[in-house]
Amino acid sequence: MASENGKKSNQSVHTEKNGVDVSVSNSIKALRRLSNKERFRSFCQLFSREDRVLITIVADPDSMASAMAVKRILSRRVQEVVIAHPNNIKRVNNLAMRDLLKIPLVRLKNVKVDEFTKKIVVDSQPSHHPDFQKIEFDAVIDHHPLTTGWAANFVDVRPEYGAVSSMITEYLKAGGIKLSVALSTALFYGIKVDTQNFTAKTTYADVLCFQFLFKHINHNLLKKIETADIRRSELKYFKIAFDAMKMSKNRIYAHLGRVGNPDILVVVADFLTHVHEIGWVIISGQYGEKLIVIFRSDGYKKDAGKLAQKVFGKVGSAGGHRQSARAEVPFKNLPDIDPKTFDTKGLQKFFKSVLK
Ligand SMILES: [Mn+2]
Repeated sequence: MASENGKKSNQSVHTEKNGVDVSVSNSIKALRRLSNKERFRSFCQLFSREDRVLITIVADPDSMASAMAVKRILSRRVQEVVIAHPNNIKRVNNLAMRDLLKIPLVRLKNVKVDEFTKKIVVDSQPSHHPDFQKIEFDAVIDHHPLTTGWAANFVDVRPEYGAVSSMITEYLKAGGIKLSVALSTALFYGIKVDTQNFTAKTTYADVLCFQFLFKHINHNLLKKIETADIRRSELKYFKIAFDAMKMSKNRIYAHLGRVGNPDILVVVADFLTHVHEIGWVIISGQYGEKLIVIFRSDGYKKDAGKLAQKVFGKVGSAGGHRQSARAEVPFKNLPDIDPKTFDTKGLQKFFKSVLK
């Protein structure tokens, strides 16, 4: 991904070999040459007092934190800043983050885009979401691989960064902007989530920002956001799991029936991995017209991803890593199974021939 950045552009045509708009490519290159302070200034120069600014995001921790920070940067420079997202926020941790850190979000369908004089997208590019494709953006700040088919005045795309939260932290530092506890905690969490606690793509800049933010965060708030992954209405699934659960050898199986959100299957599966002497946890549920199966293993001489593939690879999508995997199978691909009567015994049957 990062390799694109070093390429020389052919300025005689409007698009480069990789299809990237030359103006976008030049804009990125120009910004890369700037110091953090200069980049901050050039961003602020896009705006005037009368502006009403719309920040659009596909809401997740990194994008929410980044949008909150951009709002902070612009709050005293323009008339109004609104953060809007097209997606329904389903993850409970993300709802907890929004509520506990008081991030003011509105649904994109409820705003009149034309009433805004400037539009910004952070942690995404205009091509990433159908609702963004209709918007003409003034600024794009992102860390995903550069895509084509759009242009903007200000383009700061740095795919080597683990999180946009880090990029925006640099803006805040460069601008000498004081960070509130809520904003610091949001950015800190954004970096943590997007770098998967620094086990995924990370640069030294992410580490520096993380260290900088650490001094300003509220650890209790962070802990609550990280632990809050269950809705009150979902507690019933634990009772269902305990009632439905079957153990054989070092394995736990449970089919939870119909679930309102497949994330609860993950929460239940993760909880059961805490049981001593349990090497495999296999939890399933029905979501829509699909059977969802969550696999957890201790990874010792076991490979959850391979098992998921072996059992469900031919009838649905299945895969993952040694310790965690997931399968999604349309019930129509399982003609012998009636979703209404499917239970933990039925789930166990799938594994009979494979796990001995
Ligand atoms: Mn991100």
